[in-house]
Amino acid sequence: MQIEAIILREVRMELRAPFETSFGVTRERRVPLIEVRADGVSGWGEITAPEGPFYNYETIDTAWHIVRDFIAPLLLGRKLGSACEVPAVLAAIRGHQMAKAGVENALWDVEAQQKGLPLAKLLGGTYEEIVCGVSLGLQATTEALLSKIDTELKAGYQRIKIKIKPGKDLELVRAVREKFPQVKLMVDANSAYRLADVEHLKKLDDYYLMMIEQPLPWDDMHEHARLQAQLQTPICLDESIHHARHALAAIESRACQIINVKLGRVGGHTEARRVEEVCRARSIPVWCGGMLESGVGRAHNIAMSTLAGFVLPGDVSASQRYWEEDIIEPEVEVTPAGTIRVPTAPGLGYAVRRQRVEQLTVRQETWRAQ
Ligand code: OSB
Ligand code: MG
Repeated sequence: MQIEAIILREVRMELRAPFETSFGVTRERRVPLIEVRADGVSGWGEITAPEGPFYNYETIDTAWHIVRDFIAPLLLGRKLGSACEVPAVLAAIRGHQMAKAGVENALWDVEAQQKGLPLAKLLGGTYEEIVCGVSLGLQATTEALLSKIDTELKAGYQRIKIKIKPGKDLELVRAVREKFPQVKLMVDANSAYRLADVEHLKKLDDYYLMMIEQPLPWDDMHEHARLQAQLQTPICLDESIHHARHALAAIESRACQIINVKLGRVGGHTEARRVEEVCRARSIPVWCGGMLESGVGRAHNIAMSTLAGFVLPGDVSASQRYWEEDIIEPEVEVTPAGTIRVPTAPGLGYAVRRQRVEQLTVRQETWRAQ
């Protein structure tokens, strides 16, 4: 494939409900969408960098800068045999995985369309349906949280993840367990605790949680290993894992027992497959995390979740949980059994609604091969 043009758009999409984590509240998403044209085919990717540098260091604007000044010049006009060659081309750029992932994933969409294959198949995925859970933000009251959980379970979702932070943890978990003793339940702290909180965190062991996600600092694996040695509840790493070597280090140092894979955080499908491979070879379960994606990012998440190592329900759920109207057709829907049927059409398997994208676009830049 010869890369002819890269188009970067920022679309604004209002969430149906604010999403609160230990690092802040998101009401509206500014979504950077990548369209790559190669051999006359358009492929789509989403840059999952958030509005501010609070989840990782990337933001929408750092990603814009990295795509414009470094990624586009390296890729434009270049001929690639496959999208899996992109990481090698971009290797000189340190970090900025989310910016790289948006562009690389768009090329995977191009390649899948050219080969007439659904993206999931091109990636080597095998599942025809993926299992889904939901991630619930911090709520104003415990009653509000319990009622949301009730709604999601009635919709079929197979596991519930709740956000916690100091002062909003044990009572929440206790209340959820009391009302829903059987539900597959996990908590995500988004790095809100310190190793000194170990005695407090040990109390979570009474509630048979599936896992606690990223309790300690985003860049500290050693302390997670120290914590895991004292906790019965499995630790799952999210923020700390940026590539397959991190996954290996985390497993070998026993910093976690489960890994959350996010395409943006690890730099795209090629590296996500490596993470999955490292984990599967060592019997470490993985699941697909979410970054409040639009339909484009969601479609990529669905394709990735079909790899064999994705054995736990992911944070990939229906478009309607996030948006009044998504930018893809059909929207992502979840079956009453809490699964998503993997599309079988070539490429992403969902069509990007260009008109809708245009209506929502607030800025756009195009770079062309000379
Ligand atoms: O830690 O998994 C996280 C959203 C934004 C940033 C970080 C996280 C999340 C979520 C939401 O948990 C997952 C989703 O529903 O997309
Ligand atoms: Mg997380």
